[in-house]
Amino acid sequence: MILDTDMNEDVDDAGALAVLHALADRGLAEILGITYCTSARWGVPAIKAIDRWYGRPDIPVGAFGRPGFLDEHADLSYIRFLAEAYGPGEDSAVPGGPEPAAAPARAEAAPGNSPEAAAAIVQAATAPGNNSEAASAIAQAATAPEAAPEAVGLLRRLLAGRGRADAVLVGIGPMPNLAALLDSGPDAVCPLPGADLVRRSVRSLVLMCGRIPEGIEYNLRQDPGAARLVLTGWPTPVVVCDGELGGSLQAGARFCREAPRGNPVRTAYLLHAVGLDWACYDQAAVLAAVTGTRYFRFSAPGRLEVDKEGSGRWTADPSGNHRYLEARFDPAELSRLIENLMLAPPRSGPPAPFLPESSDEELLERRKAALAAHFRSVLDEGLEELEGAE
Ligand SMILES: [Ca+2]
Repeated sequence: MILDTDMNEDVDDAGALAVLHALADRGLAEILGITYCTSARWGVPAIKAIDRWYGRPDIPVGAFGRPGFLDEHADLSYIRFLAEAYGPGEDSAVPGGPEPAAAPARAEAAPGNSPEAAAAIVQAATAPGNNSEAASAIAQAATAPEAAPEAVGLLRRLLAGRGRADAVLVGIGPMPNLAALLDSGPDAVCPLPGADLVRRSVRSLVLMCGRIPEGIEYNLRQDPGAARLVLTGWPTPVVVCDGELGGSLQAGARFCREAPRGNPVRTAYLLHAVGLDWACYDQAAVLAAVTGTRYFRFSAPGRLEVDKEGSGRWTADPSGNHRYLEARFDPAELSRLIENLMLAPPRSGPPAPFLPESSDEELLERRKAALAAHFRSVLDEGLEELEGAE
């Protein structure tokens, strides 16, 4: 399995990664690698925190290759607090080296914890060009210890190592990485162009996207060009897990009550969904990618077509290479299954020590303060504009 995720604006990506690890713990999947498909600097360290929790710190994680894609509000997202709370460095700690959590601790200690300080963090973190100590400490904490490989290069490397078409790709975000993979040319790693490499090494692509039979959906809308390229050009079977299906499944409340403190996925759900149930779009796609028809039915073949605005439309077509998923079970039962998988403790046992430096309450307060500072500044800007207009 290779997972391409946009973990940032919604929390189901964190839940989906938990489900993938739980299925791998049951011997049902091998996680070859993970690629990240937004420019948010906190995405890769947040993914790595979850991988470490599940005892798989060595899974390669590829970073998005260009700036400015869907990172506008990343400093307010749970991924930033996850990256900061769980630190980047436990696994790279060397005997006699610096304390693993030193960098994030410094980043937080400097600005403190008041709303003004939270605003300073946001300001520092949103101005990558500025040289303030806080900004560089935050950036360092989030990107250390070593720079992540670039996503498309990592995808090519992972696929080039396959002897046959047995890899399953799961896309649970917008599709710029998958489009770039298809579009990629021969390189030092593999003489095949992207589409041929995919045909040779990939069994199927499972995508969380679209609405059946038609409609606008987030992952299509954020990069319609990439989605069109992938949906028209992907040379293997494509399975579509649409927004209606994922939206009918809910998990998170019981998970937050029963998962242990220190589980970064629980921290993610607390911060993003404040302990409430949340839609399981991405978990559904991962579950289907690993278990096939056990919990889902595949539709007759057809094609999901995407227009320039990111609206999709399903057309039945016996020669199409797309199928969409339908649940074989009651949504409440599938939701329970997904939440049970999210709750399954790591087979390796939780790594110790793994508790975040801050309590749940402190993390929640810090995120609330950052959100409040953001909305205050939006409001102030609006007021200034109004005054200027008078
Ligand atoms: Ca997603």
